[in-house]
Amino acid sequence: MKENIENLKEKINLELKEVNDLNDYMRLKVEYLGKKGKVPELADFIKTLDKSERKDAGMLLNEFKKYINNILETTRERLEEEALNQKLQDEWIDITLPGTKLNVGSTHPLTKVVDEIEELFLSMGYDVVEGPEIESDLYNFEKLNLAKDHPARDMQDSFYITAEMLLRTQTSPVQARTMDANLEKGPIRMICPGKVYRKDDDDMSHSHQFTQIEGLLVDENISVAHLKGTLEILVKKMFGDDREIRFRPSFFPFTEPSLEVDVSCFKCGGEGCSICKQTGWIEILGSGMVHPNVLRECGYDPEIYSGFAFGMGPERIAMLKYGINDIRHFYTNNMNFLENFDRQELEDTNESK
Ligand code: 2NM
Repeated sequence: MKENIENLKEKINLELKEVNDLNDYMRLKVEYLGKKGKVPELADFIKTLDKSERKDAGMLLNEFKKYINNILETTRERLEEEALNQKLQDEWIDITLPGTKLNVGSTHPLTKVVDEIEELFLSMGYDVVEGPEIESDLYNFEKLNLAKDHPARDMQDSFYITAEMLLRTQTSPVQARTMDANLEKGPIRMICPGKVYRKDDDDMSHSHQFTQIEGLLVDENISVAHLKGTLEILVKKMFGDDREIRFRPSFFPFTEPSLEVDVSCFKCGGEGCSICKQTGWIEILGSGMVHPNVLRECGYDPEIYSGFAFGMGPERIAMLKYGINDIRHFYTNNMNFLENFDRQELEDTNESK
């Protein structure tokens, strides 16, 4: 028995040296400790021995069982360590290598200006309304008091698609639609941002497609004072709390009176500089009291209701605010320009801290 066990020890030692994976390991474990393995076999054998021999043989077998458990455990640890080392070697990375630069997007300067204006008017209870870019003659011109013979309706200036349909030349048709669709004919506070189209040759300051934000407020007893107060809030938000506004008489078909709005120069404060062309003032907005014909065309009684409206070009505002000298920069998606712009704004923010 003793000799037998010593032989088995030697055998399993040799066999375990050859074990290289968990399968081999399990096979050996079963071969020795499994139900029909060598250890139960020996236990059966002990049962056939003389009573006097059984005790010693049992102790030997117990000791053998412990021995096997021990070396199996050692082998298991060796396998796990080998597997870990292999994994570490396979998945080795050089943490000293420089990282790959990720391209992080940034908000387009035009979007920033539009967002800022939307946020301001939303805070004053206005709705932001969008409408179709392909418009009918009726809403783009007729309802806005531009008669059939009005020079602005010239085929030369607009992108006509059919005799009746064109790419909108302004966002005010959205306001005409909103007034028209408001069946209660009650008060309205809205701004409409969006793309507009004019048959212009593109250059530094012209683009055949650009952005407009127009605003409209309709209610009873609305006067130029409301217009002035509202636009003052707007220019202070966009150009700084110290800004003043001034009105100059102007003409738009859809407003009467019509008023051009200047803001005191945010660069020189009114002294005169290159930005304000030595005048101290910068032209920034068109505005006026909604023409009675427009109100009437859109179903509002001009005897009861009055309103003010205004329009501005976010491109021009962004160009002034951020010193951009060519309107075409907004549309060419030149990453260099957009990234530089982002950096410039960061610097501006830091300066103002
Ligand atoms: C401007 C200037 C003045 C304007 C008028 C209207 C409407 F539809 F309510 F009559 N919307 N926008 C308006 C008035 C736009 O842009 C320079």
